Amino acid sequence: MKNELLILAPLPDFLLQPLLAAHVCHDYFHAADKAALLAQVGAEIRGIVMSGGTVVPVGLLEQLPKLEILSVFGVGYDGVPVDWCKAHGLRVTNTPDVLTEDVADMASALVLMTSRRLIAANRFLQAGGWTQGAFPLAHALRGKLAGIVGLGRIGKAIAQRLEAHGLRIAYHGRAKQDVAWEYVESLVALAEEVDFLVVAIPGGAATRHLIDEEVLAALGAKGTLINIARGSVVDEAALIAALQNGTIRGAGLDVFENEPQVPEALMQCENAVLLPHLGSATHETRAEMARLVVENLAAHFSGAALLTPVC
Ligand code: 8YV
Repeated sequence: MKNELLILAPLPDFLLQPLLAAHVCHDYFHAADKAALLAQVGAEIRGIVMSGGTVVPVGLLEQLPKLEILSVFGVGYDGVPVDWCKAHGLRVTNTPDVLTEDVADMASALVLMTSRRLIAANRFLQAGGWTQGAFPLAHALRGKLAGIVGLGRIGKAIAQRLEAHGLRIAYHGRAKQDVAWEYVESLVALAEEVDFLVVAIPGGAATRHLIDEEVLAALGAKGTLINIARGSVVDEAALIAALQNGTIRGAGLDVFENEPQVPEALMQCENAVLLPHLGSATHETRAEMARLVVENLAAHFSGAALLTPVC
């Protein structure tokens, strides 16, 4: 007998098709009447599939008495109440490692795009500006200092890429690690030192608005903020003010507080490069992420060990 799954996010076909082949899937995300869907199928749901950005409230989980597993199509699981899941014996899986290189590529691309003003230069050329004169000079990367906030798998991959561009690396996190890069215990002190502050820590309550007005002021007029992690880590209102006032030089952002909504005021900032959460958005990586979602569920329902368990 097939197991019943609740789908909490829009999923690509290459993930949905194998899920439909192996399970009975109920599309909660697109359901017009979510309460009616829950009333109809909630009692039989054994698994949930969601994306990295999905938030699943405890109130929803409480309506699924047979729920056993939540499989996240993403490395970030800040939308899952993990402690509650642990306390109720639920398993949680995510998709680590397979997206590390792509997300790190995106961070270094944002460093290049902001420092060399590549998006503005592209607009300049397309608007015919080149025939009228040269594009203004930009800033070099060599010798500059990048501060990585959160030196996990992705943070390390970003540091390696930025070193290849001639930057020096420092980092801040919960603890000093056995690496050659300089550890800075205070986030404000790190922001004061660096030219690029690169956010690579998980989202969630513990890191909400870690990058606030004080950190942005410390980053200062020669500093650029790069965020490929979660929008929640940055106080977006404070960031907009810092970009508008010239408190910081610029920002390169792949993530936002209320995706896919991006504040108009942020879109108007000439000194910001904004991307629609593309970190892991390649055919190759998303295929690997989909495989992990499918195989984790298959492993769970066949009693085998999970491939990438969170808990
Ligand atoms: C994806 C992500 O955008 O891995 C994550 O945590 O945020 C991204 O890779 C998302 O999960 C894909 O749906």
